Amino acid sequence: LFVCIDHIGLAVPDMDEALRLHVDVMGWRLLHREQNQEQGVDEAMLGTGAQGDENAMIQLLAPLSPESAVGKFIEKNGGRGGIQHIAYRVADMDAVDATLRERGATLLYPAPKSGTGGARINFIHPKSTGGVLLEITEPPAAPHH
Ligand code: MC0
Repeated sequence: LFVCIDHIGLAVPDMDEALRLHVDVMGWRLLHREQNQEQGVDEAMLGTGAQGDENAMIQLLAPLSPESAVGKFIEKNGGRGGIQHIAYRVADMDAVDATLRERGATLLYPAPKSGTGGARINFIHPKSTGGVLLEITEPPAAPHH
C-alpha cells in the first residue's frame, strides 16, 4: 500500500525556536513553508537527505490556534512538543483509501483534504492504529522543490 515514510510530523510550541534547533543546530535544510488554515497549522518541511533526494522529511507543525489538532496535542502533552503523526506516502490515494476502509481502518475524512505543497491527505485515527496518528499523503507531481 505504502511507498515509503514521507515525513514525521513534530508538534512544536514555538516555530522560530524549532527552526533554530532543527536547521541551525541539527543542520537539516528548510524545503518549504506554508500555513494551512484548514488544518490549523504553520508548517515547515525539512529535508533530511542529500539535496533533492530526501530520506523522509521532518515536518514542524506549530498550531495556529489552541483549538486546532496540534494545539490540543501540545496542551495534552503539558505544553511540550512531540511526535504528532507519521505520514506514509502513497501513489494512488483513492485506491489506498478504498483498501484501508475495506480492511477496517478508520479514516478521518470521507474524502482527501489539501496538505503540504498541494498533496492530497487523509488520516487514520489513532484508535485504529494502536495509538499512532497516521497520515497518508499523495504528493503532487513535483513535490517540494
Ligand atoms: C489524539 N490522540 C492521539 C493524537 N491525538 N494519539 C496519537 N497521536 C495523536 N496525534 C488520542 C488521544 O490521546 C485520545 O486517546 C484519542 O486520540 C482521542 O483524542 P481526542 O482528544 O478526543 O481527540 P482530538 O480532538 O484530540 O482529535 C484527535 C484527532 C485529531 C486525531 C481526531 O488530532 C485530528 O483530527 N487529526 C487530523 C488532523 C491533524 O492532525 N492535523 C495536523 C497536521 P484516549 O486514549 O485518551 O482516548 S496537518 C498536516 O500534517 C498537513 C499540513 C500535511 O502533512 O500535509
